[in-house]
Amino acid sequence: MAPFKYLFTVSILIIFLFFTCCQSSDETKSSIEIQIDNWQFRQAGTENWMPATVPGTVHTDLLNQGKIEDPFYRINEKDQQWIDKNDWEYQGKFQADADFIKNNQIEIAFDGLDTYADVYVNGEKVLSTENMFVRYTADIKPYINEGENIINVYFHSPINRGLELLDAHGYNLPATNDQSENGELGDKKVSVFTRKAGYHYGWDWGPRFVTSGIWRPVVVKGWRHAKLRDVFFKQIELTNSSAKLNAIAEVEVFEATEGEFEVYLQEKKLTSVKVKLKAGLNTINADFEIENPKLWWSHGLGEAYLYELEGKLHTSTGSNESVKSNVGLRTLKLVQEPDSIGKSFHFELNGVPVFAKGANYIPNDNFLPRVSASEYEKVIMSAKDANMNMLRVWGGGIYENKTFYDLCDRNGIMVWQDFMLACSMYPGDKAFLQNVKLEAIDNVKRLRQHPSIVLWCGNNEMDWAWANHDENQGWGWKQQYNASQRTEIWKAYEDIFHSILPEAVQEYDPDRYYWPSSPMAELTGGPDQHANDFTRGDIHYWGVWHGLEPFSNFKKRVGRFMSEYGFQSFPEFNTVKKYTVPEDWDIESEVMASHQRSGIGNLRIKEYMSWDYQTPADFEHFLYVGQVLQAEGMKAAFEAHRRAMPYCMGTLYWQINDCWPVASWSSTDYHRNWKAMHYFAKNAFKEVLVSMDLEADKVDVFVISDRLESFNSVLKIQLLSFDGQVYFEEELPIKVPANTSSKHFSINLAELIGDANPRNVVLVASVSESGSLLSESHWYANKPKDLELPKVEIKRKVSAVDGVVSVELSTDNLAKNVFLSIPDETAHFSDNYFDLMPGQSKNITIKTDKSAKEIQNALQVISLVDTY
Ligand code: BMA
Repeated sequence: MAPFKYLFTVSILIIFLFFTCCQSSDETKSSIEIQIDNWQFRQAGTENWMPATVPGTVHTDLLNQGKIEDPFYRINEKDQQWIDKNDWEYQGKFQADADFIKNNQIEIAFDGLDTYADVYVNGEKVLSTENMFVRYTADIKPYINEGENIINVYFHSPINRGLELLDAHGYNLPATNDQSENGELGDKKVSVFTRKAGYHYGWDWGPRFVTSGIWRPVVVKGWRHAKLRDVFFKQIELTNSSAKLNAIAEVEVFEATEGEFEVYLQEKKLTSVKVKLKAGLNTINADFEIENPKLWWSHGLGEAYLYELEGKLHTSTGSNESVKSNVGLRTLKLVQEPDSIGKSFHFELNGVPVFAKGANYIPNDNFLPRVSASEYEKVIMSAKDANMNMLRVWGGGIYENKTFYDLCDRNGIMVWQDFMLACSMYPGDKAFLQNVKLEAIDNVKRLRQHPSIVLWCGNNEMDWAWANHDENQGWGWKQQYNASQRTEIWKAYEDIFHSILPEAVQEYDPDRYYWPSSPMAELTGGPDQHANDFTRGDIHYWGVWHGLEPFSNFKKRVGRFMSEYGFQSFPEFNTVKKYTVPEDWDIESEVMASHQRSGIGNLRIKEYMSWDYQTPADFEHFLYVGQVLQAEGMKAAFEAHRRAMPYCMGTLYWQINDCWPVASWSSTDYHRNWKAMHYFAKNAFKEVLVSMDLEADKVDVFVISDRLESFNSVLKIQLLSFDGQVYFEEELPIKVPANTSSKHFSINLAELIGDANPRNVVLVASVSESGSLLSESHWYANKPKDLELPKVEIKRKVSAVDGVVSVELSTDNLAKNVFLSIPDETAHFSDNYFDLMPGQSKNITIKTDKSAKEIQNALQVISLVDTY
């Protein structure tokens, strides 16, 4: 090392030491945090400690130590069911210097413990936990020493605890997705007794890994006199000229003192209040105003503007504390007004009715702590890039990390937030209810500052499945119980969803709407409460898929807000190769079947495929056709829902992501690759969409616009043969009305097709504004399997400009669902699975680490005609 570099390093070190020593000295007396490190773990009852990662899980620590194989590879899941039936111990250490232990208050703060944990500090038990979703803090001042301190966390098996609780309860509760048999528990469904992510016990797209671990960060905190526990910047009133807010600060002080609380917008002080603080917990209120506020808008409607606000506290005892938050200013209503059809159900943001376009969201991994910030970013940016403005955080997963909501705040993605209860009925004993209450309060307080959250929803599908008020509705759950059990189960439901959760929202986040269950018609206490009526409330429509109804039923079964519907596909071949070996390449093989958790999954895919497509020649082509099938089916839904605007004001498909590599309803796979459906969603969710529909004997052409103003454009309609002959052409100047759907053209099908061969024509509709194309759509008069698709030669020219690789594709004849891929490589294409029109050329950019030359050699381009 050069001498001056050495000097520089030493001086940095001195400055650093000076800074840290001042931080903890008597002069500033603010709170400080110490990290716990040297984590190790072992199976309880064994001797040897092994290095551990915190935050982490037992499973991933075993994997890192080479004690188990990759849980997601082939059928390794089956051999790893012993892990959740054992207890595990973690141990970490931290150093406390003489100054630190002088703090009046020293505590250990866990952001998340999964789940039944006893925490010891230097051998003394300080905490026992039973809820993965709750933040826990314990006073450890009496037990810590100067020098080394040892933290032990003992995790009781969630399965053994679950079995004890089930025993005490006396009978099983409905828990449709709990894969107790895969967990070697027979029919014992223990998931509902533990406040832990439901999908850990298996789901119809997820494996069973019932994890344990310190799954979110943990720190040791010390403070002398005062601690700012929470600051909530609550919006009181919002007009064009002013935003009135109230900062609500929770301050804990060790001894009575005086102080000053201030609110800053970056460097600018907005308010300050003098406060007298008593020993213990205090609440401070400070009103302030932001003039000419910039509003927070959802993606597509405007900027998702955030104000960086800071609450600062100074006390006469010398404490300086501060909390920063990004605050979005917006008004939000869930409008449910009676109308001629039933009752509306839509979100109104800043006075504007917003059509919600998006998807349901599940956790990104079975092993949550390994989901990095960049993985979160990939998922949220995939939503934004597909023109979405809403995600539903579904109730069988987790209340997400701050990173998730920060990304949604910044990118204008509204969040429909479920409480974490799904597809089951839960116990109603006092301890359970109290636990749920703590969880609700903790999470509402943790998340309420995020402008992206637009709704708190009690649960997923429980009101619908139990259907208490109508004997003939529901999933047959209630009929499995005797009268007193039924009363007991429904009472637990009402306690949680009609009292505890709405009361928590009312108390801590009163401006946000609470909706008891998704789906639900209306809270009436009668048979019309449950979601079977498409004219009110939100709808989960599973007639397509579960009910084997054709895709064309998507347009017949449209509700006011479609919060779930979907269709499965397998992940792309590159992803499949990562969890299989060649002998597994058959969807019925043991390995592929274990990465397909829906009992009817393969049957449904094959059945629907046989209706519309020729049988693919091999496994690889089957995967591709399966993705096209899913994409085309879902396109029918996306467009039907948008065409039905403003009757229907939301479409959230099931589901945007996966938690492991699997066949599922997802539009992006575990490795965040876009499936065909995600590209189709991007097209269908454009701000302006042209959509064609055959009704009776007419083809109708609709234009749907989310713009808040009407605009002039040109609608062009062409009927082409697959080799590019033009049979029909019309160009119409149209005025597209604001924020609605409207029909602009209609033509009798027989008249349109005339003498042309209906198996050899495509109808192309496009909308352009001042010469630039806004949306284009293709419509065929026959199912893909009945089309006379020509064998095509797709020409390609790969080039790179300023490091951006792109390929130009062209063809003389129509190429249907052109699919670009690079075997064994991760690459993202700006478009894929599209129909390339005869004579058209299309430029696709490729996100890749490879050079243009390498791409030229490796790029694989096929279309539907190549699959049979
Ligand atoms: C809905 C969801 C999930 C499930 C999906 C597919 O009911 O709420 O529970 O994974 O359908 O069956």
